[in-house]
Amino acid sequence: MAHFDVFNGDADGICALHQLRLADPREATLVTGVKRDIALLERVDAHSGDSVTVLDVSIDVNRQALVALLERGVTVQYFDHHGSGEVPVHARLHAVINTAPAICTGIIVDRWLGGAHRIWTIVAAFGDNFAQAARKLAAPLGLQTAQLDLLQELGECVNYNAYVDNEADLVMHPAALYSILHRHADPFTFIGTEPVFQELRESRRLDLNLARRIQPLVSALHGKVMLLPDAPWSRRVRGVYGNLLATGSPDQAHAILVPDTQGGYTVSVRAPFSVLRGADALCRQFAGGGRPAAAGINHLPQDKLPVFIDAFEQAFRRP
Ligand SMILES: [Mn+2]
Repeated sequence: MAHFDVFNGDADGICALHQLRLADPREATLVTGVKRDIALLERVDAHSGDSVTVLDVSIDVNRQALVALLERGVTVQYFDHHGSGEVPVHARLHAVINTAPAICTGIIVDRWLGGAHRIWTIVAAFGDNFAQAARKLAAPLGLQTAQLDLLQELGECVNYNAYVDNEADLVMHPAALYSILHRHADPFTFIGTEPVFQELRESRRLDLNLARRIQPLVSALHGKVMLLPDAPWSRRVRGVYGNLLATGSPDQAHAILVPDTQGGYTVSVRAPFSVLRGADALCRQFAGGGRPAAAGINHLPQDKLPVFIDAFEQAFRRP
């Protein structure tokens, strides 16, 4: 009987699976991709009697493939924090879905495992930019400040790796990164011994330096719209840069645009930290989606840019 581990390629997806497989080791075919590759279940070639674990990609996007797998006789275990719509009811589906605003998939799995690999939950939460939740989870572990800072950097670096549009811009494929990371129950041995961590850290540092030189396209009281140039570094850095801006100006919303291959833009939106809502509703107006705190648009046509800027202002203007 074959098993498939299907997970988002960002820090939350990778660390959620890592925790689960430390506690419950299994041979598995890995199915993952860049952060925006979320329609992952349709790639799973599972048959009756096989099993699938899915982490950190929404049921809504994968509904058809999920129902098809269940009907084919496949058993599915599902952990996620994205808006799911209705969760299918099926004897072979075990789903743990929690869409509360400061819950990531790593935290859902942590609760499932009774905190068995808490230190990786902290990395997952930092990766999803839930620094407060991460610090709270870390409190009982008695870590030094420098160690906590390293865990934050690890989460941010793993997350940074996944934000590209296509696999050609990746520092390392998330499946390969997971496989290296999974050799380490202790994140500090990963940090200290695996060259990929230094590579990610350095690449992220250089990309952030480039991003910081770009002036905002729109800068208003309620938020900023940034347009990054058409370059691999822009595509790699936009997610972590968005998180950084959101953390630095907690009362402002942020949108980061990067030109796409179709003459339009991909867009990442971060709601103000102080309200943590509105990002998904804004993005849905442009065929995008996500969570209330963080959402995105895969393709915003160029001529829709002024409409988007208006909608951004409407969405986040203070009464
Ligand atoms: Mn997540």
